[in-house]
Amino acid sequence: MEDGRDTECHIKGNFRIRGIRSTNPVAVGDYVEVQTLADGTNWITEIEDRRNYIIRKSTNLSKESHILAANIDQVVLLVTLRHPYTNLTFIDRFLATCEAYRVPAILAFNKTDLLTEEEHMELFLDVELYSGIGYRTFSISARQMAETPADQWTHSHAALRKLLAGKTTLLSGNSGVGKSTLLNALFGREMTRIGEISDAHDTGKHTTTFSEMYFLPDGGAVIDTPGIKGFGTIDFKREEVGHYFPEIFRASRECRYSDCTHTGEPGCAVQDKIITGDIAVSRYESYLSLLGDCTESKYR
Ligand SMILES: Nc1nc2c(ncn2[C@@H]2O[C@H](COP(=O)(O)OP(=O)(O)OP(=O)(O)O)[C@@H](O)[C@H]2O)c(=O)[nH]1
Ligand SMILES: [Mg+2]
Ligand SMILES: [Zn+2]
Repeated sequence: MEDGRDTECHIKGNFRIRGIRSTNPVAVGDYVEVQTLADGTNWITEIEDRRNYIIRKSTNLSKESHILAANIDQVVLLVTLRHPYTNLTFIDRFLATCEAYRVPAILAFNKTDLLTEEEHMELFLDVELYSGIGYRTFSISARQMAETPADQWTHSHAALRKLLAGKTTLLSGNSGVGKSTLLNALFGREMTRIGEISDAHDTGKHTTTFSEMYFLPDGGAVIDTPGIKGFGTIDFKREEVGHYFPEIFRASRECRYSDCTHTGEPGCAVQDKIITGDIAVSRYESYLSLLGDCTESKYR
């Protein structure tokens, strides 16, 4: 509520928003108008226009989409090289989706305390790769953060906390990468709604089962989302996929054909840059995987 109170609201079953077929008409971060009836129940009567939103397409055939969050300033994608391993294609598809929604994305590699020397090298290369493209990246350990007083935090830990202040951030990433742990380590009891995490499967693990917004001590909020497995992307247009890979987009200006898809056309600057190592093969493969989705949907 405007006065900062929490309130339980109902929504009519047939509530639909123009043009979006989603399983959740109201998403975390939405501004809504609420009417209180004589019996004291609250009903959502209006959802204000969203500044932006991020959609996840469900992986089943219903093709329904789920709005992860609305009205956000930035997304922090939390990933891990170990326990669990986040694959690069997942990262790239996620980043491309953020590009499509024009929401700045930040990458944070968590659980660095678990990494072997070899894995530290891999981390170094990944950080080089993504910061080279232009993404802000952080190497962190939520565990170390929790075990150290804030004034002794590493530069990365302090910088991440600073980055979140005053903004609305969507925190996303595979299940188990440490999103909830990180939020606790960063803000602990200073957050206003910590701890409302339901335990769906009763496995003793505190897995987040629904998105929830936490208000930060110095302004701003972080939306903790349930871990996502696959990341069904929005329906990209084939010719637009390249726009959402910043380094591919930059290179494509030098391609001979303006409608080059970088899949074997002559005079393709993207393919040249793959050969010289200026564009990573992993990124190109992710690009192809998104392009493949487009071709597929045409024949479905
Ligand atoms: N070693 C180590 N373990 C961590 C770190 N961060 C989180 N963990 C552990 O990883 C496990 C999963 O952490 P959660 O915070 O529940 O992960 P989550 O991303 O919120 O998971 P979901 O809610 O299922 O999406 C817990 O056992 C944490 O203690 C870290 O930096 N280092
Ligand atoms: Mg969680
Ligand atoms: Zn090309």
